[in-house]
Amino acid sequence: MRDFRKQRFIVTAVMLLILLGAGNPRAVAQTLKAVKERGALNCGVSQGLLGFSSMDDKNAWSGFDVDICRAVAAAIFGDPGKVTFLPLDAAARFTALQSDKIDLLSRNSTWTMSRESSLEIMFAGVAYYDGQGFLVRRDAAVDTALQLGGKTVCTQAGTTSELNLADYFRANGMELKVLTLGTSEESLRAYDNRKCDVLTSDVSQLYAERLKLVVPDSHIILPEVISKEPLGPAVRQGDDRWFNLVKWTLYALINAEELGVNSATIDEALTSPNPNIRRLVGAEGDFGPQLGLEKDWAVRAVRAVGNYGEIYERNVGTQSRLSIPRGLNALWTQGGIQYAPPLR
Ligand SMILES: N[C@@H](CCC(=O)N[C@@H](CS)C(=O)NCC(=O)O)C(=O)O
Repeated sequence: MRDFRKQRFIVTAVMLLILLGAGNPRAVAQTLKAVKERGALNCGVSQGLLGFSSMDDKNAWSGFDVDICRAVAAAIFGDPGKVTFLPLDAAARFTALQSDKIDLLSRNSTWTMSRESSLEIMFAGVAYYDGQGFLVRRDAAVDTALQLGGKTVCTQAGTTSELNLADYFRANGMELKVLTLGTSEESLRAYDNRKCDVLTSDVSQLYAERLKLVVPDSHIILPEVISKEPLGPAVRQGDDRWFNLVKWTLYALINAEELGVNSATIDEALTSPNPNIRRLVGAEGDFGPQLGLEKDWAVRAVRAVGNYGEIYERNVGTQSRLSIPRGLNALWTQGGIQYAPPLR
């Protein structure tokens, strides 16, 4: 009898464990396997943000966030073209990740605590250190954000910008009139049509949006940066291997810049005697296979999109129309705070 009860207890416990496992597909999620079987990475990007993710008239995507998707695809497939881009507005981006519509979100999204603690997502690193700012008409004769009391400010729903804006005005005892729009296009149109006096968003986005105005030079970005906006790629919680793959692809790009390895020197790098470069290119160690990839995973990524500095300069830096100074996004060895843990 006692044996029977023991047996029944074990059977019930095993059944419970199976049920719990089945009820929580995240626990057994294997994103890399699904991506490989599909033959392409599903990457969520913004709907049209110059420098970060935008589509040209030949339907080709380009931008900083787009290149992060391509780097991950190249690391997996050896082919940066194996990406399906899904343009998402601010409100839809996290549900797209939660509902498996995308494998990776690379869409000017700020890493915050509440997004990780309540949305079942996690950020794999900081690809771009940003902060929130204000765009105003030059002829408004405003030169500091402290003069914005009583003005109407356009902002976008579902973004960190909304709360930062309210906080800043409250902290400085200024009256705030907000106009909240659904997409960045609507926000810009409202600003352009003078429905609001001010446009607020991450500074990098203000640079991008200003270029879409008829006379960009008639608009200025005020000097105040009112928040921290660490932007980075995000994945679903529950698949640590996939999280690692995305995180280390980003870090490989940053480490490549630090080691002087770029898309032009990548072939030389293959025979470098420098131990750090040898590990990066897969001549030493098993870093790729440990991620479920080939030994030359990082070589594939750098060959496809360049190192972090090349991605930055081409899309948003000196070689782009945006011309945003590297600032905080310079490497830690160059006066910035971009710092990747060692690949070893
Ligand atoms: N980094 C902020 C703001 C992100 C955001 O979506 N900003 C808008 C304001 S311009 C945007 O990029 N929209 C682009 C789009 O809708 O495609 C966040 O994560 O909430």
